[in-house]
Amino acid sequence: MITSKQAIELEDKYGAHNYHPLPVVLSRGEGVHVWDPEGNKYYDFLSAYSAVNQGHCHPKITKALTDQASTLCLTSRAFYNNILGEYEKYVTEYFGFDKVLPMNTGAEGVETAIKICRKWAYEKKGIAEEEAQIIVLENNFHGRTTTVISFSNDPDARKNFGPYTPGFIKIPYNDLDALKEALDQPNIAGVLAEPIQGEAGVVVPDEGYISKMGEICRENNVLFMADEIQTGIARTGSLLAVCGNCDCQGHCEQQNTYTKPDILILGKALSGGAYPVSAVLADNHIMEVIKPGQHGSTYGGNPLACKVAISALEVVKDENLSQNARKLGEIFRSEMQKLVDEHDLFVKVRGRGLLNAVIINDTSDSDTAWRFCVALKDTGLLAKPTHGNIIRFAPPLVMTEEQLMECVEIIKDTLFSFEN
Ligand code: IF1
Repeated sequence: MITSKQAIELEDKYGAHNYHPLPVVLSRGEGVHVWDPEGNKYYDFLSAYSAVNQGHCHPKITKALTDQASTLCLTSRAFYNNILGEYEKYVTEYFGFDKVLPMNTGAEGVETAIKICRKWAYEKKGIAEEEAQIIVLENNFHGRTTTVISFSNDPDARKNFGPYTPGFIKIPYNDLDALKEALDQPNIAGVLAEPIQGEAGVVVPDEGYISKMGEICRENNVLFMADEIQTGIARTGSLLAVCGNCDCQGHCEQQNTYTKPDILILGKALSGGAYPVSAVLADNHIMEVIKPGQHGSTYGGNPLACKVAISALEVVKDENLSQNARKLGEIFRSEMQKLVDEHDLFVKVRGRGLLNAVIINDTSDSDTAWRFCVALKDTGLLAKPTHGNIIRFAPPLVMTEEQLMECVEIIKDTLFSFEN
């Protein structure tokens, strides 16, 4: 096996420099742990941006992948296959929708939702063609395709990738008055929202914001599109952050305010990190606007993806990952709050379930959060700053309370020995 140093040198020489990774090389993963080529062991507190909710190389998911990989991987949709229909039934019943359109990456899922929303607006709502407007939220992150970055306000994601796709109206997040005002404009087709803004720094809106957004959309005959690519699949302590078909047996504080999205977008942990799988779910009166030949993808809904996704979703239920995320999240935030109270480097902790972030006491253009994450790495825990001075902490949802407390100790030790 090549060394960490060799791996980094190869990436630097032969790979596009489109990332600035933390200086660590991973060569093995199992559950909540990852190892580097030199055998150093780490707790993973990023979970590949919440794609590995079920833990690295989950045996059930790996078995589904390997069994299907030696049977039938890809047919394209030019022909039927014996797995897709079984998956479509499973995933639509799992989340409570009539239909699913299977895709591969999250950004493709978002693009698919935008296309369905626009087509619905022209063919069902009667908006004049090419006039549809979709409301998006400031500081959103929905992927990196040209249309999606067209409505980003992150200069790194957007600058010099124009000309940009028109048809989007940006409003402040967590502001229902701004939403109502924007809905007074003509030709509004839909609203696209993250129930919690991940990349913006785990921004949790006021209680009821998302459910009221759904109600207001319904009152105004516009489609409420929930991007649960990062917040979904039990990450925030319920099956969906909009808390649909929550499997937390009613313990969820959101349970009584669930608003079903018109279009639900899933990705990442839909496959448990074993394979790119995304999905767009909607009921018949919306999904029926898509006719044969109007949208698709070579790999979308392939048998391998379907088998992996079924197993990944089974793990979420079998191992009660929503409840575990809820329980451990409450413990994590209360432990981090103690550190906020005891040390001025930690300013605030926020999040829901096991999607949390700590705000570092420095400016967003400082490297303090980065240096703290390097110090965490040296102590055996991997996390990475999101915007500047915010560190996201998102371990796999299979973590035990004992492991979590060990990680709290690592963060505490690193904090009190950190030379700022
Ligand atoms: C990167 C973070 C970024 C997402 C939401 C759609 C997508 C994502 C809510 C697109 C993807 C990933 C992409 C990755 C880093 C990570 C990320 F928020 F998770 F931290 F960038 F903001 N909607 N998020 O979070 O899904 O096409 O990637 O499958 O691009 O750097 P994708």
